[in-house]
Amino acid sequence: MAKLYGSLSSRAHRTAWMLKELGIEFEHEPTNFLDGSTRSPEFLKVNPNGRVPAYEADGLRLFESLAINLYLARKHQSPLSPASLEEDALMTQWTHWVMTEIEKPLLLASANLLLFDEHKRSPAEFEVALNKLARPFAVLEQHLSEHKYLVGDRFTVADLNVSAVMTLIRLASLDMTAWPNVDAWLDDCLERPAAADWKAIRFKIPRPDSDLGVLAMFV
Ligand SMILES: N[C@@H](CCC(=O)N[C@@H](CS)C(=O)NCC(=O)O)C(=O)O
Repeated sequence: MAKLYGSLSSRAHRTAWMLKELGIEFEHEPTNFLDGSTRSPEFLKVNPNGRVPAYEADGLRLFESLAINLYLARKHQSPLSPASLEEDALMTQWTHWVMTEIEKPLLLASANLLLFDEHKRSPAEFEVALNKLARPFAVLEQHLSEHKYLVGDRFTVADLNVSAVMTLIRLASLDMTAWPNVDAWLDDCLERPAAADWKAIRFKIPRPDSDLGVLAMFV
């Protein structure tokens, strides 16, 4: 049976979402860095980076959440899968785009919003991150003003990968009024039943007395 390593409060929720969309049964190992299990010799054999998620099936071991999702889309035919080489290229494009244009500044912006200790927040860092996000957000806004989804007018692994990274927008309650199409599309994606795990992360975050909530996103 397929095996997914990683607490669902981590980026492993991205791959759990994909597996659930595809109806693939999997064994779940909630590996996480808080209890040291990402550094155990056994887990380092699965992912020498000591990070989650990692995925194992059919004698193949993979790391990198969004690469695992692309692999699953290609291997298990479904409406989420590429129907042609061109669709495959576009799904890869959007996946690389969210990793390189969005993830890092969004993590920075969100972390700043989620820190309850005001002394640890950096308004300057938040502004820089938001400025970096403005360009890719505008690109997505424009695309979604003409299309319901990213590729092929149906929900695909491209929407899943991009919106899974953007759960941070909801977790940090980032103001999206400047990007209404992105906002509506994000709701559409994140309300899918198979996506439900990310919502559990939200409940771990509000702890006004500490910054542990921010950590919860990464375990
Ligand atoms: N680019 C990787 C990032 C993986 C990653 O950083 N995972 C975090 C949890 S969300 C982790 O395992 N952190 C533990 C550590 O860095 O030791 C992916 O998307 O899979």
